[in-house]
Amino acid sequence: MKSYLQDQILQGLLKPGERIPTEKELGERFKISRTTVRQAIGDLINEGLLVRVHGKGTFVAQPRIQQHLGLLTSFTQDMEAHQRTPSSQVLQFEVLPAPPPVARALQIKIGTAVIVLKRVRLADGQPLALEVAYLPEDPFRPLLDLDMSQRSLYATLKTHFGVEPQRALQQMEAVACPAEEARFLQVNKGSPILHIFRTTFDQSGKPFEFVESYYRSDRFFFTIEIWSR
Ligand code: 16G
Repeated sequence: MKSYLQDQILQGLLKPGERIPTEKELGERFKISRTTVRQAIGDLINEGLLVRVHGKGTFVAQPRIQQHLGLLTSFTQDMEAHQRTPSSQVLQFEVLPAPPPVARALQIKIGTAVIVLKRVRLADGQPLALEVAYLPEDPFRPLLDLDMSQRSLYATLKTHFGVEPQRALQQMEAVACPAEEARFLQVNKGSPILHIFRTTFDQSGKPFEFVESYYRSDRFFFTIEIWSR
């Protein structure tokens, strides 16, 4: 039964968002116990092929976005590589004094003016990530006149300021999704989520952004190539 469902999903016969038969129906169809059915479904959930929605049933999962960690890309580039249409919901876009961790990352004094850009990042209208980017107000203040809901930050920095990401330092940890972030990302509070910090440096080696993000772990899959010493 497990390989039957796997094949149906991988061959596209069961489509993303489609509900699979109930445990009872599967048990009867394959003449196996409910325990065996439950175990198989649990395995497929862990493999990311199925998702369980409380009170509604078990559904075929949306295929995840593959992200290569060795490549410095923007959210827009990642979505376009997967033929998804990116957009953003701007939640906050203002100038504030830099708190200590932001100042440290951007190599500026605590309290220096920084632009705070908080966005829900969507693909085909579905929320995938929540990002809070901090950039020094000087020289990026003109950004505040732009509508950031339909444009790429990296593309804008390149066209308007000639600033291009050359290298980034990224840290990731798994956390239980806090309540506010869960609401924006439309996931259950406490569900597993990736908490990511990125400091990005330009062509001259200067840090131009510090970003704290929450990435939906049910929508992303990360790949990195590693080498022996
Ligand atoms: C990615 C970066 C983020 C950057 C954004 C720019 C991670 C964890 N973060 O989401 O640091 O600000 O891309 O995206 O990958 P944009 O150019 O589409 O606005």
